[in-house]
Amino acid sequence: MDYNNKLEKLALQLFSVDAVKFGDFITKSGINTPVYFDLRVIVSYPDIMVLITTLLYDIVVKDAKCDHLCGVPYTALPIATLLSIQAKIPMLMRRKEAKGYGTKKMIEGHYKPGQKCLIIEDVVTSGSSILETVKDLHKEGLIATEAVIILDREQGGRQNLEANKVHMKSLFTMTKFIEILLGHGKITNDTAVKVQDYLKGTQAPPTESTVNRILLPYEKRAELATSQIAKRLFTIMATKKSNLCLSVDLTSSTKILDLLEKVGEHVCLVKTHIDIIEDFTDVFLRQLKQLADRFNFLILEDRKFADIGNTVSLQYLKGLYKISEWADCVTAHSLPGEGILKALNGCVNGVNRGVFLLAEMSCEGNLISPDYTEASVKMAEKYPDLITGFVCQKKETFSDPGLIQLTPGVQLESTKDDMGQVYNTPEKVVLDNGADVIVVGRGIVTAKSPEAQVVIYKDTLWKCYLKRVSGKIE
Ligand code: 5BU
Repeated sequence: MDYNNKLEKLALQLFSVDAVKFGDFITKSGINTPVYFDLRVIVSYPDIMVLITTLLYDIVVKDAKCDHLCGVPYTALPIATLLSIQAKIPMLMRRKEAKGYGTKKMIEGHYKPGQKCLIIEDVVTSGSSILETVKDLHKEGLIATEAVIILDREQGGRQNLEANKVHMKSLFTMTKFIEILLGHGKITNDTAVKVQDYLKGTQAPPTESTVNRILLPYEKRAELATSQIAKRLFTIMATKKSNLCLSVDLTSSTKILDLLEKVGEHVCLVKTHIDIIEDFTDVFLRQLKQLADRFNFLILEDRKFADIGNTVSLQYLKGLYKISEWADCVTAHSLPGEGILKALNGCVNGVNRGVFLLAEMSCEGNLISPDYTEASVKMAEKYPDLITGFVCQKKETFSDPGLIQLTPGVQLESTKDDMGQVYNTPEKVVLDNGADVIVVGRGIVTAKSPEAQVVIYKDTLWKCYLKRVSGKIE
């Protein structure tokens, strides 16, 4: 029997055992509905269980690249069990409520942080049940980006899941299900129209994002990144075991190159202010690029663009510095609005480029308000290929795990300079404030031995990151 025949057979069987009913019903949330699914009854029908398992196995599970399966409690639990046995993929079990004694664990089974888990569910309306399971898996450091379900009611669940980076595959959409029943004369045309009208008029509201970027390891976040520069940077961080960005705020090109010779192997990103260099030449840029290739770091020009799109485009592509030709990414203010993001194209001459958008600043008395920060994050949403992350100070600023929090204003002790810069410690910025890439300038550059100091910063920051992803701080 081919796939479509099996699907038809399943739809008809579900109808015959009253797993789907048509009439006037009231849902859990008190809304009237002309169609009602109750797949809990299928445990009484082994043939239906086998058919569902076969179909889910064929369309997703057999090719799934995952370490575990996890059913959303309760209806999907027996289905997940059967799939786990058929596919020989270990299962995890999510509790609905935490135990009242012993460990407060919500996920039962053996697993390691960073492993991938495929979610199994019966029916999706808003997607919130899957997202609750995803949230508990994330708390344990597990990755859950794929779900396979029996029926999509087409009421906004798919969109809610996508917004939370969960991709869903279903055996049936409600449309397809109705089509099959109608085709076999099980329901009337009137009923089919009623159901379609109801679906159109009753869409679930969008749900909050549940992915906890703070607990995910960098290599997993590389997989979730849309911006190619963010992907590369996360990968470099994981490979070099460094989340340190060195801000080379020196005015002599030879001093910058000498410094990078000594410290390049320890950093993931080098941040420049190209316009402070007094002996700037094109040769310097070539040498800088060679060092970036040799030591595997990216270059961020901290230009903080802030003009109208047309001017920014000229400042980016032209002039003495031709920033777009050598900087993998740049910083930009959101103040002028979207025009600035249109000017900073994510691909210049076939090469990927990125932008860190300023959502907050480290200096005291800056005029950025919470509303401005929120609007900056919102503005970035429309430019997923371009936006590498945000320059910001707080973990609540954004939630997308594919984006990078770049945090400046860091030294080993919390102090201030005499022009308003405020320094926080590595522990504070990584563990409390959610920094992913940490910018250190004078803390290293003006040290007696930058080559010794860079190692201290790198090791301290990396230890904080490891502690953070171990989940022991929340
Ligand atoms: P410092 O020497 O670690 O204070 O250097 C910090 C660098 O980060 C410096 O180049 C600043 O221009 C940059 N910076 C910052 O300090 N604070 C901010 O909010 C932003 C950038 Br945005």
